[in-house]
Amino acid sequence: STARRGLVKSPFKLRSVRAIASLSQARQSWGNRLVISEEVEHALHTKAPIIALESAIITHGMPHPTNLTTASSLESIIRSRSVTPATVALINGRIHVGLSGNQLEALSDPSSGISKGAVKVSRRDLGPALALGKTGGTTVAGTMYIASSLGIKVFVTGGIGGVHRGAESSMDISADLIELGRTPMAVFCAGAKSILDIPRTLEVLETQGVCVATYGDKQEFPAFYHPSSGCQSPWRVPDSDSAARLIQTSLTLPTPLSTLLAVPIPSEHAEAGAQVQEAVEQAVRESVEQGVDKRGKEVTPWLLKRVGELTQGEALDLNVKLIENNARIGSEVAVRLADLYR
Ligand code: PSU
Ligand code: MN
Repeated sequence: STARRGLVKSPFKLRSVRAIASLSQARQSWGNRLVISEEVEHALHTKAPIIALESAIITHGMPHPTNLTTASSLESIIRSRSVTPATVALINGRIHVGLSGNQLEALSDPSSGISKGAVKVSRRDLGPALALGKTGGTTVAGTMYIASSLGIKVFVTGGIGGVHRGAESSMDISADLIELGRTPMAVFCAGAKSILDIPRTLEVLETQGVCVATYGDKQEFPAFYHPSSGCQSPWRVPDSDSAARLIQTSLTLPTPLSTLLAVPIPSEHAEAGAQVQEAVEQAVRESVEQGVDKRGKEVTPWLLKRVGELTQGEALDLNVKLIENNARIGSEVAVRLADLYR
């Protein structure tokens, strides 16, 4: 038929017809468990660029009030580049995509009513947290699962979870890596913290079929606080145009594939970063001595807190700077990517 021929002639049209069908299907499945803000709804409707943001970093990754100032600053950086931020979180048993200022405030303040008992929500926690009416921060894995169901393609965070040191016996491998393998998105991060086993993290990403590309003029995979980890990324993209082309190509393959874009912390922070790395080593040693390394989902928050104590705020300061940098670069790429899809 003509209709069918029309579709065959225009693969992009076919893709957007599919996208609309799957978006309405996703909305139906979520039902009233999902609340989309007006701003995000508008961006979805007009196919404007959107960047998903996680909230476990707010509830479990950073102390108050830096968690709030950082979450707000990320949103303004993204908006100032004509991209819509979509912070994802659970509030009283509902998933919110796009939070109001008041919601961000409440979520970030541990003494506020809703934040008491806020849970860390990874993929496996979604069902129970919704069923039990919980409030919580979504991890990279949890956020990807939710954002991708709405067709959001770009996600900015600070660091992803990875293979923990000693995972050869504990088997503590973050669900973030597995989610990257099955939920197609572009995730911007500053690499992985050296609280993790970075070589094994890269091995698992390869096993999961995730393209890892360092952004900029070096191919080294960054170690969060420091631009170098001693490991190479398999790929490199020099600028936002090539990043957008890589992402778009991977997302439009017959089975869409994820890209992990590793953005090194700007080099002016390398010296401070090297000092923080030493504190990271100490925190990891302590976690093994105290048996914290065997406490599952508590491990990452414990290490983050300990590094914060040991560096008296320096680590936190770098954390804020690198995630803001990721938001700037992620926004540039999101704009180019949206152009490619138009
Ligand atoms: N790394 C950080 N800060 C964080 C996290 C990781 O530097 O806040 C959070 C992210 O939400 C990430 C999660 O998805 O920890 C991974 O936790 P786990 O290792 O338990 O999967
Ligand atoms: Mn874990």
